[in-house]
Amino acid sequence: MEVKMKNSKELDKLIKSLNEKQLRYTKFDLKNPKNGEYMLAVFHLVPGKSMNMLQAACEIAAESSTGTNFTVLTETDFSHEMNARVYQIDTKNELVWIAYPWRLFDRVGNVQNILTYIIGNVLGMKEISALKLLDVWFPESMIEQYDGPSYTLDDMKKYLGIKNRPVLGTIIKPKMGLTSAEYAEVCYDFWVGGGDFVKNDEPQANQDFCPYDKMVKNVKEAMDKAVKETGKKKVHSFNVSAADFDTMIERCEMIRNAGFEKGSYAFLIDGITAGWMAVQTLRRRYPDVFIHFHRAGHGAFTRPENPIGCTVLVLSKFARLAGTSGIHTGTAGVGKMTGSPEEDITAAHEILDLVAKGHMFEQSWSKVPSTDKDVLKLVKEDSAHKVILEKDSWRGMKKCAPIVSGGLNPTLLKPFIDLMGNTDFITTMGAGCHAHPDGTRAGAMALVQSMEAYQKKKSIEEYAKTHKELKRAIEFFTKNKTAIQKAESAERS
Ligand code: CAP
Ligand code: MG
Ligand code: MG
Repeated sequence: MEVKMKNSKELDKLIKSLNEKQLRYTKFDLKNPKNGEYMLAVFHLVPGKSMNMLQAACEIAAESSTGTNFTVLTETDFSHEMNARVYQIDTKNELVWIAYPWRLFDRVGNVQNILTYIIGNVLGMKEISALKLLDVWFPESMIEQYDGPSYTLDDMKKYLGIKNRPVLGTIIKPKMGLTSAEYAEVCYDFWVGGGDFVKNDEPQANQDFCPYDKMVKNVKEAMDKAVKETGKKKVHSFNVSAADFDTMIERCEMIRNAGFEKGSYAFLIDGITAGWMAVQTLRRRYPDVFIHFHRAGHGAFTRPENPIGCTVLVLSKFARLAGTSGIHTGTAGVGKMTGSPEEDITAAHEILDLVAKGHMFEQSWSKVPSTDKDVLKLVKEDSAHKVILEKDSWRGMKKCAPIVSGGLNPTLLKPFIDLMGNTDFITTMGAGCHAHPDGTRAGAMALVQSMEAYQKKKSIEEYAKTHKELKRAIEFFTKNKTAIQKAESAERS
């Protein structure tokens, strides 16, 4: 949706209100913002008391590129070239479009650097009372500079021998407090129940009651046992977040030297609290490992009711640019966390496809200049990237997988798939598995059965007639709704 300012009289009046410095951060005559020189950003912006919307937008453009609150005598013609420019404004919807010369950014494909500009100081400025980064657009020439994902969901599904269904996962619960042996027991129960993928929870680290080296060793034993008994491959996503990079790498190396088969482990990183440098370090050091971005803390930026921050879509697009293999994108309101289809499903499709519609922009993740019509046509046709990536992987940025978690249980899998429209994701159900009245193994079986019901186009109620674990899950999760679920169903009725 690119809304042009209807009333140019109002725009003229706003432009007349600008001081000389603010004027230098506008470019309303920018003919083609998508000319390859600019990263584009759209913000929802409500000015503070002291300014009108365009004045505030220019202050934001200044502080998020080359400027500060005064013109400084050290500015040069070239530094002005690097100014971000307000190029479109929609006062009715409180939207501003800002073009960033992407040569502003650190040349080594550094995502942290971009975010320091566009959702850094500006979120704390007095000139705004609301500032939310809704969407960003990267030109193909810029995409070339960034790593993008290396080991993807396609590689994981190939390793697991999975086709046309999500990767079925869990998070070990209780979130914390199990010894390493107890932790591994729960992994084993989930895997022999038919589950594919187990992740550490986001705070799992080297707690004295569950030392990291013992946890790794015990998980390996549990995995070997489960693989032997089921004849199926399994994956464990280890949280490698740590106090410093050396310790993070030490944990990665400990896992890699514990005898795990390539593809049977992923590295989980608390991307918000551990930071983007950790995410990109993992991507660059371990291109053959699934890099799993847990987004604990993102709510401070992305909750719909927060006037200041960025959207789930923006967070997810930068995760793909940074080379994340999969990031939590939310359950579109089906689970326990806030979120909506508009937000979570848009983000999920954006990081999966080669050409995807965001909130404001259509993003092509192909690195081919948009003048190369035949390839772009191919890109549009081939959203599953088969042709492009197998032949010329440089031509497109690989997919980043939505990881869908947070309050899901076997009765909510189909409702989520119906919203998502495909099964190209990983789902991880914690309580949804371990709260099952007959325990973890039954919880895993119920999850597998709910997937089988979906594949057989049967309702879970129908399928539960011949699958007792699913039957017990339906009874339990429909009867024992959480307070939130009760409130939500009351709202709906
Ligand atoms: C889910 C979870 C995940 C959240 C993250 C938790 O547990 O392990 O961290 O899902 O939310 O700690 O709550 P349950 P999101 O399955 O028991 O809810 O995926 O939205 O980032
Ligand atoms: Mg500064
Ligand atoms: Mg968790």
